[in-house]
Amino acid sequence: MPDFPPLAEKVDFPPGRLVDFPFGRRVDFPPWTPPELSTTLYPTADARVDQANPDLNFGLDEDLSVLTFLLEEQERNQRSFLKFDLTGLPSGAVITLAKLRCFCRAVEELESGVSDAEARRVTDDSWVEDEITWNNQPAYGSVEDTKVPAVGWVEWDITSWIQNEWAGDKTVSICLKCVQESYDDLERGSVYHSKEYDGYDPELYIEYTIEG
Ligand SMILES: [Ca+2]
Repeated sequence: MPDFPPLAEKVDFPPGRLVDFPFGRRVDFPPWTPPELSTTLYPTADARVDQANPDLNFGLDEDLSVLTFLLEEQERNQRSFLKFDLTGLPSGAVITLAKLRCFCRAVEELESGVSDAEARRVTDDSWVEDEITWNNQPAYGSVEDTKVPAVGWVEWDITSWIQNEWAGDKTVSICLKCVQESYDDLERGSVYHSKEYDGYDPELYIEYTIEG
């Protein structure tokens, strides 16, 4: 065994700097970037509300609906609410991307600018899956993203809302609704699988880094 010299003091490599090694080589270390991590969360609650049945709860139904409908001057719109719990994310997580993903199983009578599905912020998290109705639904806030629905996975970029709630109460509520409700006498919009359906659960996909 050769006789190694004792280890020098621990050296902290400054990012992006040239480092002089005692044995004469110079190595250019790239700036350190934290690894990108990701996780997928599933809703703790999801439910549609139906203006035609304003006191009925559909929280345990297999559909989430986003519909605009005005029949014989009766408003029959449908909206859907989802709730996610962020407390399982590691502390120090810095969220860089968040997408709500719902599997659309059907579309009907789509009309651009009307039946597009918008994801809106909901500040009030007190709604309960098997109690929420059209008449007791929480108020919705600003639009995060709007998508033209099509059968298959539909994704809404809700990064800023998730960052906001991660810094806040760590519970996220979202409302999906048509851009224009009570539009005309055709039922227009899109229908998604809820978490009660077997498979295709709604997802909240999050990418994050850990602050060093
Ligand atoms: Ca549900």
